Amino acid sequence: MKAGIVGFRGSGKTTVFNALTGLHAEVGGFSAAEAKNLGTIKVPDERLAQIADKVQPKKLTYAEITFTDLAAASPAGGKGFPPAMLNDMKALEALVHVVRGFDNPAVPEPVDILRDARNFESELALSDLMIAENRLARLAKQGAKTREREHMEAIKSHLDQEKPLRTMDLSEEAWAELAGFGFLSLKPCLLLVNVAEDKAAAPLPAELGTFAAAQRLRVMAISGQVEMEVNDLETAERSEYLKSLGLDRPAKDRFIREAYDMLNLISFFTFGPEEVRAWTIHKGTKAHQAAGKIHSDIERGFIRAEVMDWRDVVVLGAESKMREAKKIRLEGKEYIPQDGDVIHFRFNV
Ligand SMILES: Nc1nc2c(ncn2[C@@H]2O[C@H](COP(=O)(O)OP(=O)(O)OP(=O)(O)O)[C@@H](O)[C@H]2O)c(=O)[nH]1
Ligand SMILES: [Mg+2]
Repeated sequence: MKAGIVGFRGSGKTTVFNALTGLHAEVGGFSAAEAKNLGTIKVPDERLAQIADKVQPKKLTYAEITFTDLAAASPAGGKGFPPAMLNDMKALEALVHVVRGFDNPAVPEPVDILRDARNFESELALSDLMIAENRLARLAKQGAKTREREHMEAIKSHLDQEKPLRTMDLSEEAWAELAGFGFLSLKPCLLLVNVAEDKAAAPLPAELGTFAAAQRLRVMAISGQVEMEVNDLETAERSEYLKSLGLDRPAKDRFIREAYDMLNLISFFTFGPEEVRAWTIHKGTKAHQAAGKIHSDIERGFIRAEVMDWRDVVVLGAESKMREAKKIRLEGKEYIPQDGDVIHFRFNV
């Protein structure tokens, strides 16, 4: 489960990466082509915090996501992305496109959020178009009359209309068959507009919203610089600083939740006196597979899932109290856990 921080040179990717991970990777001075930062971050979760408050476990474990800060793409209006960057992006499950919304003396072009967002989207689509065309040429040579060829034709004509594959209707099954091509404009993508400190609380331009909706992009504004600095402040100084910029809290937590959702991930919780913990699964995962996240033995010997509402756990605490109050529901292996379910797996090996 990897999300990548991508974007044009000097847009503040590494600054955003530092803000998210609390690491101190070097910023400024354009990154070398092979430079890559990798960091894991905890996914904040108010529900989990409340359960832990009630249960007072020895250990509290949050869900995590891994972010990669990729090397820079050529500046806005450049001539295609370097092949290494395209390859790196193919390996990602979701893209966070950092768009520059502040004046960077090292970048000659003036700030233009919509231009950069458009140019980046065009590059993704162009790379996909080349893949589709090459593949079609090969299939034509072989005289193939396959379903893959039909799909590729459809993909090509969609891209020819300058639309990203995100907006194309094809069955999930078909996309799964085509997964090996690593289409970039198909990946879920969040436009993260990196704004100047004094614009941190200002609304984004309306045209950007229209563009994002048409391209099926999520949008969010953040001031990478502010968020990075906030990390290094004492708690007491934090709110003062944020208030002086017109913000009530860091955008970081909201961003992480957004990214988690974009990766199509949900959490279920387990609890006890030893540990309160969040586990990450893809939406739609069945109960016995979810159990396998904890231990393969639990998946193998799965008997049933005892499912609880986290709000009840926050009130009642101990599992015995939950049982007394009849707040435990029994589910079988085909059950699809929902975000925020508290689960106790019964198993036998
Ligand atoms: N004023 C302001 N400056 C920022 C902000 N974010 C980043 N910068 C500055 O912009 C410059 C580039 O930031 P980086 O985070 O290195 O940008 P990058 O996208 O990783 O750069 P490359 O990897 O070289 O493409 C640095 O001098 C940062 O201090 C911001 O939100 N506000
Ligand atoms: Mg960088």
